[in-house]
Amino acid sequence: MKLRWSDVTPQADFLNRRTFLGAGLAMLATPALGLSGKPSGFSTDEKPNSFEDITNYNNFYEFGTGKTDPADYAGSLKTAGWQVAIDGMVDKPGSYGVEDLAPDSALEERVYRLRCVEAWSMVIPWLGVPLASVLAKAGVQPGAKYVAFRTLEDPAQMPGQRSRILDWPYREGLRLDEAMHPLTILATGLYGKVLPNQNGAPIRLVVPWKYGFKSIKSVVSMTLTDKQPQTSWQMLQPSEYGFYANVNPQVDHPRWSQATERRIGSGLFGGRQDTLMFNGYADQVADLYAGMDLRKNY
Ligand SMILES: Nc1nc2c(c(=O)[nH]1)N[C@H]1C(S)=C(S)[C@@H](COP(=O)(O)O)O[C@H]1N2
Ligand SMILES: [Mo]
Repeated sequence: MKLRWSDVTPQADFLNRRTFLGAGLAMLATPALGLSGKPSGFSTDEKPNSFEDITNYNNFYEFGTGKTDPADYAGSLKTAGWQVAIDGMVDKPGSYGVEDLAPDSALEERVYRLRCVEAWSMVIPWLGVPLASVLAKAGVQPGAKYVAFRTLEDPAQMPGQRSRILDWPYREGLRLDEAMHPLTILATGLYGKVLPNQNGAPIRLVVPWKYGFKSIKSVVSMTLTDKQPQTSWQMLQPSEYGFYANVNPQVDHPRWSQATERRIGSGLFGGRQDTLMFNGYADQVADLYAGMDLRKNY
């Protein structure tokens, strides 16, 4: 069996919400494996980036466009008592707490590659639950074809929203079969810790075969719909950013090549590596796009 980062990292304690509520003793008695999430067959064995890199080189425009702005400014985001609305074409629309959607006992570790459309990449050990398990709780109705996601809109907490870089709130969407795919998760942690604010606390989407901008952070609503939702980057620049945004080394961004990527942390002389079709997840997801023109549906 492969060693996971949590087997070799001493601080592999998942500081969950119950710990803060005073159940710390019970947590100490729980084996480290349980605290850090069940391993799953979906993880890469590539070396994860350091916690330092993952939490200090971010895109989270609600806190500024600089790579260190989220680490510097996302501390102002209040994540306690966070609610996620699940509505639209579901049997049980309503407001759900993070712990209801992603109970700590259900967390799985997923070590995924993340490939940003800007042509850099990382490997991140997430903790999360399949989005499919969350949607099942709300009961998806037969006519639903897409899920539309939104991030919190609150310029008081999110200083970047005082500039109109994007049409806030940040919006994303998935086709229902993409949303239900076992690789698609809602993450509430990384490296065995509660998700840092700069990474999209308290709950964010992770879709590892798509460009990073699809993995929307700090989600406040998920709406099941029969119409393809509008997404922030497509609204801003439809000729550059499409709805699908599948990682594809053969389809360049109009302003740069997508054939290669820079792995963060590989050092000044680390060089570039080839970008893989569907970010290396082709075996699992290529079927979803059978017969589709991936150049048109970028
Ligand atoms: N709400 C929101 N979600 C977002 C973004 C953002 O600016 N706002 N940036 C996206 C982009 S471009 C990337 S590459 C990833 C980065 O995730 P990370 O900072 O956790 O590595 O988050 C995505 N999710
Ligand atoms: Mo990105």
